[in-house]
Amino acid sequence: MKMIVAVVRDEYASHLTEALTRKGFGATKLASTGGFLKAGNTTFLIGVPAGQLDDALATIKATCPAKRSIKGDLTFAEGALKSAAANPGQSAPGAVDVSGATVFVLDVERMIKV
Ligand code: 2BA
Repeated sequence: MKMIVAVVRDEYASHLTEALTRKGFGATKLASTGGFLKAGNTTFLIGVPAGQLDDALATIKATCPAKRSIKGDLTFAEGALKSAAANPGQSAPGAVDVSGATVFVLDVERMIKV
């Protein structure tokens, strides 16, 4: 069994919930906040049989496309953004590329329901 921990942009959370439910996956949603942008996101805990991991990951990929995020007040992250601006090909100041989902996959020793 595997545990998927997926930090998802808030705007995709309900679509992902629907897609997972349609496919019979169980999920728990937690309200979370990104450490850098300090904006709300949603963290999904999805326990899946190992054989269904790829299907669950494909579902996340299909429903959570990456996007550029423009944020007015990035002064708290000024240093990091200046360094990005100094490197061609990276984001301009005031904008960062935010993944649709940041996904971690963990091994689960046991799942028990009582
Ligand atoms: P945030 O921490 O708010 O980060 C939003 C976006 O800001 C990141 O997008 C990245 O493009 C940029 N960013 C983050 N830290 C940065 C830094 N120190 N310098 C320059 N730019 C930085 P993503 O990487 O797609 O991350 C989206 C969200 O996923 C994050 O929101 C955070 O909530 C979560 N996340 C990302 N990496 C993580 C990790 N290693 N562990 C736990 N959560 C993570």
